[in-house]
Amino acid sequence: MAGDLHSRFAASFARYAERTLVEAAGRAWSYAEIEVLSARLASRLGELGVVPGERVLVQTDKSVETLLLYFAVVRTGAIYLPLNVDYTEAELEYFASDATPVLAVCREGDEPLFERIGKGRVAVRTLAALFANLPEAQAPPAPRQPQDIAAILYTSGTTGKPKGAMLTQRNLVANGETLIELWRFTSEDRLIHALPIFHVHGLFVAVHCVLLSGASMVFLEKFESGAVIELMARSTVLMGVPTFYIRLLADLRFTRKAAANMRLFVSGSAPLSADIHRAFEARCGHRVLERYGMTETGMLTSNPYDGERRAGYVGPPLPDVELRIAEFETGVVLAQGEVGIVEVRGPNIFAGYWQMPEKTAAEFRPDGFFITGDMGFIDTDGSVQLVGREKDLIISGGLNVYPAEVEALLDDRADVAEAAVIGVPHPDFGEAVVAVVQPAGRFDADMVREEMRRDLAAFKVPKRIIVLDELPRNTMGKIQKKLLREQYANLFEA
Ligand code: MLC
Ligand code: AMP
Repeated sequence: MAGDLHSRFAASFARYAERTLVEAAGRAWSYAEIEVLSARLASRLGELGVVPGERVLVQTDKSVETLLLYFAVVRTGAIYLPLNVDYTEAELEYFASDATPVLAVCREGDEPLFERIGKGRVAVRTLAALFANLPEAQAPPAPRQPQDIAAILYTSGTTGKPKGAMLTQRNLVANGETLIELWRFTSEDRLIHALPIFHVHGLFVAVHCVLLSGASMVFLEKFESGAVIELMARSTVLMGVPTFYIRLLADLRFTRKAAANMRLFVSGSAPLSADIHRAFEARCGHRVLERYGMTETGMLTSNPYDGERRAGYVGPPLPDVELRIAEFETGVVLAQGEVGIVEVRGPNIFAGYWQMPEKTAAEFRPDGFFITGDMGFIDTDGSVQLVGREKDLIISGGLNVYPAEVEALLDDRADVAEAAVIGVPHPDFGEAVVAVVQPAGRFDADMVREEMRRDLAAFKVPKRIIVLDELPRNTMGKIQKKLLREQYANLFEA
């Protein structure tokens, strides 16, 4: 089988031509229709200078048109660069200047913003403008090699600016093919697609599993438990973050009967608590299949389809992934059962960070293993348990927030002497962002949150700001975050 994404997509477009690929807002699109529309859209992209290797930056709402744009970009051989719709101008400016796209596709009304941050060097279009009078001609697919970059997805870091993870054609094909086999996807499947399509989870894991297996999916603009439960009667698979499962359990309409037609519930992007895992099975009779992945790596481990899906475990590594546990500082590989940093190697591991060779080198061992920053151990049965993170990262509702970024914004303010940003348990989001602030003079927490909203995506803005006269420090003067986490552990008690 060819090693590039478009060839794999094309094989499915041909084989499942008359079948439905996607349904949204009461309309269905067949594989053949999607192929033709994306090929015509690729012609339009060609008119705008989109050629192999160039970046196309995309900040649009979830829709079939956005999906078509992804397929069209893949067809042109250009690099797809999707962005969270929640990002603010300050955040977008960085992505645009770092990635230097030839084209930015944005929402209606955002054209002036993108013109501004593109500094006149970027073509700016809305989806409506791209699709207006679509050329009849279907652009020929650009030949691509397995090592060519197909997408760049930005991830933040403990220090410094966000890094663009470069995912190759081979990365995406390999992971997709592994997953359809492991999770037994067939053309009889129908996936409830309620995730955003600007992350690895909703875009690559969900869409590729469907497309490579000839299955179909229903696009929901966002997760809403009622709509998801209603769709279960004529669907077979749901993929979600733990918050989806927490919200389903909170909805009394979610019953064994409601889930009777479903064959698989997959959870990932954040830890699914063992309690939720058990409560879910008790409610509907299905054991959630938890898997573990990262933007840089795609999926790494998965609980088995057959066999025990262990609560609190993310399962053994995927068949083509090598996974080991090492000592963080030295890289010395640890014995089975010992807790250390998770390191991985395989065809799904990214090609590095866009224009950051030093940062890339720092995150790989000399023998090619990528250092994930997650802490865990391997159990006697080969299953991995994650026990924490070496990186100072909060995962809220499946979205990553790096405290350093939020702290920097607070520390810059005249009314803040110093701030510590921590993650605390939250009944809905798993973890919630909380800021503990030592003010400098008059301080109005509500106003500060409102002002932060201008520079930060909503999910990064602290759900609560706690004011202390003095932040707890150790003898070296370093803020004791661990102490703060313990102190505020019950802040959002359900
Ligand atoms: C929204 N808000 C969040 C939030 N999502 N706050 C914290 N954490 C989140 N995840 C904000 C909203 O903007 C709003 O702010 C307020 O919180 C209440 O929002 P809501 O209506 O409850 O949120 P909702 O729109 O229902 O979204 C919640 C969610 C969504 C969990 C459904 O965040 C989601 O779909 N998350 C999935 C993210 C994902 O796909 N992750 C995969 C990354 S890939 P305000 O200010 O307006 O009140 C990856 C690799 C891997 O990690 O392994 O998969
Ligand atoms: P991202 O940068 O958004 O790709 O987030 C990747 C991080 O999400 C990983 O490094 C893990 O810390 C976390 N993650 C993903 N899946 C799981 C899971 N099943 N359990 C615990 N953490 C997870």
